[in-house]
Amino acid sequence: MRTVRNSLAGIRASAVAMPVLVGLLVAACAADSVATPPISPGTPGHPRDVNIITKDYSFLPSEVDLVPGETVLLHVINGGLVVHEVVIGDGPVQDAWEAAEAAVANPPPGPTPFVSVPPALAGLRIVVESGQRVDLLWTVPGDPGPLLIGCHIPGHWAKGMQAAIRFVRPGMLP
Ligand SMILES: [Cu+2]
Repeated sequence: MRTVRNSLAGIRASAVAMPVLVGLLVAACAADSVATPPISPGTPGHPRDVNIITKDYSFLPSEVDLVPGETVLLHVINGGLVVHEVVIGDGPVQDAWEAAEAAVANPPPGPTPFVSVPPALAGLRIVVESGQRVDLLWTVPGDPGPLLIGCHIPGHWAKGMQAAIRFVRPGMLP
């Protein structure tokens, strides 16, 4: 920052330099608006905090950056008014949970039906009540295929409760 300011002071008097000045100001503002530092991959001893907020009916952020093989401490926060979940997995995992939860939609009065899918299709699932937060330590696969985030509380996936996972290199800006 100091370098930019000093160079601005030096060229302020020159009208020709105005486009440069504006460009530098825009660049400086853009740099200031980055809220988080470049991604430094989490380790089992120092997991990286990753927040996922569920709303009615979307995820924030809509794209989650992860480094393959890193360990993250997921903080899933339900800021919505109804129960939501975070299912992390590929397409078949999302399909399996969608089918399993649809099968027990609108159950008769009584205990909440237990929902499950075959272990190979389970992925990672975190269910969070309205206003609650659930933390989970998770090691991202080292050689992952495409992964999605979805909520399969009946009707939510169809309402657009889906988010993408973007795999990034260490040091990349989130
Ligand atoms: Cu949901």
